[in-house]
Amino acid sequence: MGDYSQFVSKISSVKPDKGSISCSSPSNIALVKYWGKRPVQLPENPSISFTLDICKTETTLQYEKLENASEDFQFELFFEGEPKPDFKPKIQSFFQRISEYIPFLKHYKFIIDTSNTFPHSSGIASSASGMSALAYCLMQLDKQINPTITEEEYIQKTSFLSRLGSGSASRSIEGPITVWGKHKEVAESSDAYAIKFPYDVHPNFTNYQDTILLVDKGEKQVSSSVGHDLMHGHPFSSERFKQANENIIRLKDILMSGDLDGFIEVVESEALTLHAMMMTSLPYFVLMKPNTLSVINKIWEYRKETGSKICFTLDAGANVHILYPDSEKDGVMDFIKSELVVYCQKGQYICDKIGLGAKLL
Ligand code: 2P0
Repeated sequence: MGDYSQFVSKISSVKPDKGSISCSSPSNIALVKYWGKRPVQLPENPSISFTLDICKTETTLQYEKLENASEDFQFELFFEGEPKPDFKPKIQSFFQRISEYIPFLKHYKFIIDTSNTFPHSSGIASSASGMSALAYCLMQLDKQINPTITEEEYIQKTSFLSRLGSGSASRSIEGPITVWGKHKEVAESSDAYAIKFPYDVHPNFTNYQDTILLVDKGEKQVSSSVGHDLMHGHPFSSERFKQANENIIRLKDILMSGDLDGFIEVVESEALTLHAMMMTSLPYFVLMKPNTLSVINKIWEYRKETGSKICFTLDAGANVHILYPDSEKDGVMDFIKSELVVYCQKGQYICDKIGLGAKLL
């Protein structure tokens, strides 16, 4: 379980009466994937991701101090301006998990107002951006109550709390590249929170582009939490966790040296391995759609014909993230418009790129 007592806020008698905090936090796309966890929200292997820039959640947290601390958490939730009772249980269990570290939660009534910049149910992971945005707002209040917290402790604790909401959310607080999960060759890495990739990144990866093709916007048949669970007792799990650890070392070297061919190999292999784990679990399931495979084949053809360094990765869904250097932007956009848009639902895609993480609005 680990001792995380450093993240327990001291109860302070000074509490602001009421106010409001707004922040934005982005989604992120894993290059080495997190798939498999143990209690509580700890990863079976380290992961590394690009923080995104455009796809994000904007959250406003209104808080009002109660006369007396209440028995339950008191909060109302609005999504894109409408009450959203469906999301309440997830927030309730998030509050439960973090109350040990944020003891003032029951001293306030909250109104949480949240919206995403990406299309509703686009299949883009909203738990990463949503949970990290809420954690970021709560930490702003924590900072007002406990002003002695240092900037470094503040960032770490925000990622720590985000992780307790959703594992991948821990990687959205900072950017452009973050690592979550302990690895002996990544200095200061931890299972409890994500850190900024602690080495110099080669300029080849500056402003790296991610165009997300919305291949299928339907509800997933299998949630990520069920998918993570299916890694327990999975016939290939221990080899998979070992491979992810090796891929972290490979990717660390690649990011430092600028080896774009190495990048393509690790990133595409990780994406296909993630889906291979889903296809070989019991029960087995397939989240890719025929158009996902058509896009992958087109990308391979384009790379062969042009020598481009474009590659793809996948999240737990059918959408395809197309990653490429900034210098190839014009050519790749022409290719996407002429060859790939036909595979997108309603022709929709999102032009994103790597970004810097959560911020106050
Ligand atoms: C990742 N995914 O590394 C992997 C790859 C999806 C595919 O983390 O149960 O929403 O909230 O910790 O973070 C999605 O799972 O799962 C995910 P929980 P999460 O980005």
